[in-house]
Amino acid sequence: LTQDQLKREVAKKALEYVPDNAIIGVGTGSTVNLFIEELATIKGRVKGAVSSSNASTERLKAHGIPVYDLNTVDELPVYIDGADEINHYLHMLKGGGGALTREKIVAAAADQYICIADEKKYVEMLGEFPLPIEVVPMARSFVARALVRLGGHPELREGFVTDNGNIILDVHGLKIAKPVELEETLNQIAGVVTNGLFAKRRADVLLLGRQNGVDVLK
Ligand code: DER
Repeated sequence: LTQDQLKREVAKKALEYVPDNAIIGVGTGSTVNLFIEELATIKGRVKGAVSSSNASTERLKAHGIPVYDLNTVDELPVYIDGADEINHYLHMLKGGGGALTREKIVAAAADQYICIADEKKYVEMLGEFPLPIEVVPMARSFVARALVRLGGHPELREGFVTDNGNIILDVHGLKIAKPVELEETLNQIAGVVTNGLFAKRRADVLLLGRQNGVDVLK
């Protein structure tokens, strides 16, 4: 199976975690795009979605799925999203798509985070993929210096502005043996809006696309 076929398999499997007539949280990325397509096949029993990015909002609307403002919803039963990396404790490294701030907000508002990923994303240790960090533009250099002191090699994501008007630093060379600790450390740096470690609030279920089928890991 190609990587795309693996993504399609987990996108289909995720439908089993969509409660009837609920408003669900929806993430961002190519795997989620396939999930939105699959969701449209059961739109009759989906009340709507809270989106984590302008990109996903457009796709949801294009597939006839009502999009709700998070402020009008008190809680979400599930949040369906991908990850760039996920370890064996279900800690995730996210932000490859640049939507990490709203992803982290909607994930926090959901009871269950269902991660949909192909097997390439499943790693022993997070950090091979450069860690995205959303930063207020005027703090770029200050935050970059702090990241160098932590042993990282930050690179500006050229020409990219987030939905919130901020920039992203992609941090190479971090060996993330303690994701929760590093997430808390990064949260303390003034100017950091969101870092791509989803470890304090990790996935509750991982649907992992493998050649011999979808593994359900908790
Ligand atoms: O940006 C994100 O966090 C996305 O979830 C991303 O990590 C997954 O994108 P993909 O499904 O295109 O690999």
